[in-house]
Amino acid sequence: MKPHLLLIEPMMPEIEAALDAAYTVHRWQKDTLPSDVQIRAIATGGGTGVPRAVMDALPTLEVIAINGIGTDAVDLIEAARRGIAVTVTRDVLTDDVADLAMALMLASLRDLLPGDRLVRDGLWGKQGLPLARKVSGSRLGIVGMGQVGQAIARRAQAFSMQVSYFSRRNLDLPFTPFVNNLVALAAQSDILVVAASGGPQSRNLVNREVIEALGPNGLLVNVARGTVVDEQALVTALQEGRLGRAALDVFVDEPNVPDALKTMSNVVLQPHRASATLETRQAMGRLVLDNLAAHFAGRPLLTPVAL
Ligand code: 8YV
Repeated sequence: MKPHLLLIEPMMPEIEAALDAAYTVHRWQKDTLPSDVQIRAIATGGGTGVPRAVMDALPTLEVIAINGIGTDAVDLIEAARRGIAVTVTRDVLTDDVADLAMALMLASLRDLLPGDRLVRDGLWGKQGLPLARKVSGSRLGIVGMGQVGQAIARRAQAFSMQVSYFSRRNLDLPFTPFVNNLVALAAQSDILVVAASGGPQSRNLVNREVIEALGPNGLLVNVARGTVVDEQALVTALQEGRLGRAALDVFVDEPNVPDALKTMSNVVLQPHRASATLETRQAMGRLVLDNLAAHFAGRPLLTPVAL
């Protein structure tokens, strides 16, 4: 008898095929849950997580395998209380998220999208573009210095950027000063990139004061979670010219993006796809499968969340 698994967020076809081979997979339809089956496992995405009502409705749940690194959309305290194991896809997506952070910095400051549009519209030679801004040598502030933050710092150093960071604690990193105050970090940065985990501890960490300290020439990049930034304060600061630019992969209420952001030419938008490369999604999917297999074979989990 194959264990019953609830798939909350779709995965790559080859990974879903492997899930189908090993489990009886129930694909989640919003507001409905399979009845009369004992769901023992959930596979879900980092941004989507597990709605609390879903967890509550599944008394036989044993394991939640997150196809991502973020745990903010899963109630870890309740999972621990019920002895439900939770796994993430640690390590394998770090490079991609850091790559997208660099891509967003470059796309925004070098005005890649307006340049592309001008060429496609047949306006090259007919219409000019304002000069872009220099990326190399700029001052980069990183908010959250976990694996992703550190991978961004390594890339930024190759761009001769002066990197500083704000984090829960000073990590004593070589050539990378820790700044104990986020407003001060923003004030001394040309670019502020958000790489901190989501959750109540970081909600609206990048608030109006931080955004204003970054200022009219500053760029805010977010590849972490929308909740880390006060989105309304961000929109208002951009509208009023108190912040120069924003490049965002994540939003508070995905997939809903504030309409105001869609009309601004100083904003670059992406649909939460920092880990969405073929190679990385294969590696993430494989880790989800391997964690689930380990659980059902009674072996140690590969990448458990410490509860
Ligand atoms: C994924 C993420 O897009 O790692 C995370 O927490 O949010 C992203 O890597 C997501 O997990 C897939 O839904």
